[in-house]
Amino acid sequence: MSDVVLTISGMTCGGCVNSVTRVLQSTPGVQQASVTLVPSEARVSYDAAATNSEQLAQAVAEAGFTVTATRSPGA
Ligand SMILES: [Cu+2]
Repeated sequence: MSDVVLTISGMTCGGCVNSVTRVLQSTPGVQQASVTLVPSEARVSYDAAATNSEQLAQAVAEAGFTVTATRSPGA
């Protein structure tokens, strides 16, 4: 399992957090998605054989938000 932290712009409330959580958790290959408003980030555990950070960013974009950076957890 791989982990990535996505920095997200455009989230303004708990509804946005729920939207991003839902779209990430419904992305094939995602095991777990934990989204926070402060900081505006999503920590995602995923199967690297099934998806990648670019596809996760695309899913977030389709929900109306923007991934501005990706990094490894702890970095
Ligand atoms: Cu909102």
